[in-house]
Amino acid sequence: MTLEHFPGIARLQFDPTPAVRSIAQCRPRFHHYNPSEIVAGRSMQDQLRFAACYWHTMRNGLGDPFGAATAQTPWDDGSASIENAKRRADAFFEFLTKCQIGRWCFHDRDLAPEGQTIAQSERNLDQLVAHVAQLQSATGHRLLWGTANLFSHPRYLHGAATSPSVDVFLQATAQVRKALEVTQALGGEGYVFWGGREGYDTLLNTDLARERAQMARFLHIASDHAQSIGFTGVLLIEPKPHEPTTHQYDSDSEATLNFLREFGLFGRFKLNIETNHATLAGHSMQHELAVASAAGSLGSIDANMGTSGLGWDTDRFPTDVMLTTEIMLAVLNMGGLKQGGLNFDAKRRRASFEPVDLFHAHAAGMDAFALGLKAAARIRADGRLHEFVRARYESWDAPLGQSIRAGQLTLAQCAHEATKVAVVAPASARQELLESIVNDIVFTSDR
Ligand code: XUL
Ligand code: CO
Repeated sequence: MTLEHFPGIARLQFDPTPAVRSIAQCRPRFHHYNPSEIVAGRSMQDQLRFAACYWHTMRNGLGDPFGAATAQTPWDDGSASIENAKRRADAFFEFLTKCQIGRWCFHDRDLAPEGQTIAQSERNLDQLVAHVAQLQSATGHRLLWGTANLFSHPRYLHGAATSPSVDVFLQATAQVRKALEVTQALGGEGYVFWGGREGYDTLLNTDLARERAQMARFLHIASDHAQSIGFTGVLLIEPKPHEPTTHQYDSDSEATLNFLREFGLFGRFKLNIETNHATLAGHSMQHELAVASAAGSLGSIDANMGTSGLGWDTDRFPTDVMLTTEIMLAVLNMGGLKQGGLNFDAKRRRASFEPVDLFHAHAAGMDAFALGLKAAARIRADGRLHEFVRARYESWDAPLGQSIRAGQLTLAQCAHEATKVAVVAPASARQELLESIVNDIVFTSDR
């Protein structure tokens, strides 16, 4: 890593002084993210466990269905050579260091070019893995998770594990076996399964029952393999309802947890929840996190956000502080991210094409999460929400409520108890008051 791929950009520092008035003079820095500052008992960097993703940061030229790539990437000659792939990795690790992002995530094919054969693809990947292993030890950055790209190559046009062709299923197993092994070699804390084409475009040509069973078989043998090689990272499934498919089988947290239970996979996988996927599913991020967390299955987070009213996975950087507050509240409530992290699965807008925009974009997301973390910690310290929810269910903690919860009363016995209740007096849920309390805490700093 001798060359400076981002000349003129200094390591970002925490600098809370007010921004200079001229946007042209703004240098990337953190206004709120102060890595060593203790919030809720831990340093911000340990609470937030930021990761940057290789696919958007290094491999997304910012093209869209209507126009060509715009991103300026002077380190990339556009070739599929190993040299170019290594130079890209150098640029990425320089970016991580300058942006103070401790972790990263990748797909096998982001990192190294696919070859003509499985063996050639594996040799290419091995060369890049050796290179990034050196970069990891030189910089101290760690791999949050790895994954296999089972959706870009034309062979996966009908799906990978759910393909109607067993040959395609086999190709996918070869790719996942290798991706799991290199993730382990790089010390990955997790491994993600995102089934980009594991769904259908039309039911006219689809045997849904068969495809779901194939997907379950795939996850069984993949998790068996992870176990057999002694992989200690967490296995994650990333739900998404659609795009590119019309329907993806692991469409949201509830559907995915149900899928895992139906096929005897519950407990082997946790969920990697992505904000924009929640939006596409018609849910809030808060809902997806609450469902995963309630099942003890919230593993990690892909941090981004969508654009309301747009039916696309726009993967914007998460700059909405109410959103980051809700996310961090869910995270603090479950006792921290553990082996998971906040992976910026996010891309700049097509018109933010300069290398410096990569820094501005990540810093904006990191600052929004720093604010969200502090606000979530204040909400917990304030205690009013927690106390309100506790009091709302109080009757269930009295002896009768406890016996019902413990399964000690039949329906007839419950009905008999009902006759003893003189007046049923519902209490107000006070939603608007609670929303106002949250606003007050979030937008009034250090209260
Ligand atoms: C796609 C998506 C993926 C996964 C990894 O919407 O989120 O990038 O995070 O395959
Ligand atoms: Co994602």
